[in-house]
Amino acid sequence: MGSKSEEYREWVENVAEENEGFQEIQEALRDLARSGGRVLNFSHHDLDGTTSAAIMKLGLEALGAEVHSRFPMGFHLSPGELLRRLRECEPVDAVLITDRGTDESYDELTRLHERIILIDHHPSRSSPKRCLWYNPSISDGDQTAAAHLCHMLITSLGISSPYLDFYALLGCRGDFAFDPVTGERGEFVRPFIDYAEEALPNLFQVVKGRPTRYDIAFRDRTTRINQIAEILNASCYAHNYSGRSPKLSGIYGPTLCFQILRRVVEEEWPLQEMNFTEIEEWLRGFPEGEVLSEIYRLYLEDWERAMEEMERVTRIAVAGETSVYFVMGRETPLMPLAASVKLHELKRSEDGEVLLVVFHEGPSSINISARGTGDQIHCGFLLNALARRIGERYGLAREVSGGGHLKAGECIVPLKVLKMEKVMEEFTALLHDIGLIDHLYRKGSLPKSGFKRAEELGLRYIGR
Ligand SMILES: [Mn+2]
Repeated sequence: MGSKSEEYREWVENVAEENEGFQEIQEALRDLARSGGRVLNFSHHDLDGTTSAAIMKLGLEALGAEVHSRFPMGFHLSPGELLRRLRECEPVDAVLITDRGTDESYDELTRLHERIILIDHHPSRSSPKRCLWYNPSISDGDQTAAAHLCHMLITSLGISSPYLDFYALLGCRGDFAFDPVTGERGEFVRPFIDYAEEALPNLFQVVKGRPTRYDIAFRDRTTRINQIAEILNASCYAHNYSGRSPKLSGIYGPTLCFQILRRVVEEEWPLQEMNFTEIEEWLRGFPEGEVLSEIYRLYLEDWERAMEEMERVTRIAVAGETSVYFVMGRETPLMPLAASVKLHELKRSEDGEVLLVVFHEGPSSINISARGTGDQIHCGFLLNALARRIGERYGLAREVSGGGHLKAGECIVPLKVLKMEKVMEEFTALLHDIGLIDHLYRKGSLPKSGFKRAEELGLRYIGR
């Protein structure tokens, strides 16, 4: 391996030296490996989550530990879920939670197991006191993915493999930490991406073809890593398609995706030689190929519909230099993803930044997502404010959750607890608050309480 590999390893060492949480986890993982300990890993059910789990399993098992991977639905791991799975899996020496948040509510789980380890990259306003945790993005700094953090930890324990690199690349792609077509990569992921590009250049090669959901800047080209990430991410949601295709009945998406990730290593796929031109070619290499093709067909159908819905966006507010757009739909689950593409199209026609809010009514919940191009309004904080508002107003703090990153946030309201019109009412009230704060701020007469409220709403351009 070339110098990029050494540079990356040195960079990981430097990060480790400066971060206590990283060192503590490193030590804990080393002990587990040495004693052949059993690890129960709960990971998020998306591509970053499944690749994080694949990295931890491959890496820790190479070191001598035993890893059991689970992908329960939802974001936060609940005590009830943990208890149930602990009973299934006993004895468990450590519970590893990857890509599922880093807030103080996780301390609760230490009553069920003394060793809880969190590896995560979601911003959070509180941090656990009784868990071991590593999250360089907790106060919203760095663009990264949980799979990248897992890769760093495994690398720091002296294990390397092109499969680990492949997994981490997919996780980073899934969470928009880099763009192989434009060459853009976040500061924090750069040493890894530079190294991976040298190790697996075929995956970075720009090819003409159908743009994937990740190809936002250019709509006539893509790369193999984007193509693979798109189908594998779609496979994480395969269970949602089971009603539409008998071929997909009984499938749980994250488990399917994880199985495919594992197959690549078990069958020792020559990653450097993956030079397909159509993604279907790649799918055919798997025993699950037919299932994957079916998922891909349904996914593309949904994608086209979601893109059509995006034609109906409306501008509903301006806050600071950001234009806020809105669109609403039903039973079109890919709308938040299509919104990322639409967002950049809107941005090209606006002078300032753009934020796009999507209200989507699914079979069991209302999903409100926000995507932004700039750093003036924090999408995660905005939707956290909406969730808290609904929670306080209707006593639904446990049922309604919201949060996320600077440029992508989400709030989920189960339909059985609140109707669409009530959610809309609260959202409108929130918009009204934003309008008022913006107005007073422009006039220079925003009171102190207004600055505090602006912070809660994620209006970062105020009070800087
Ligand atoms: Mn993630």
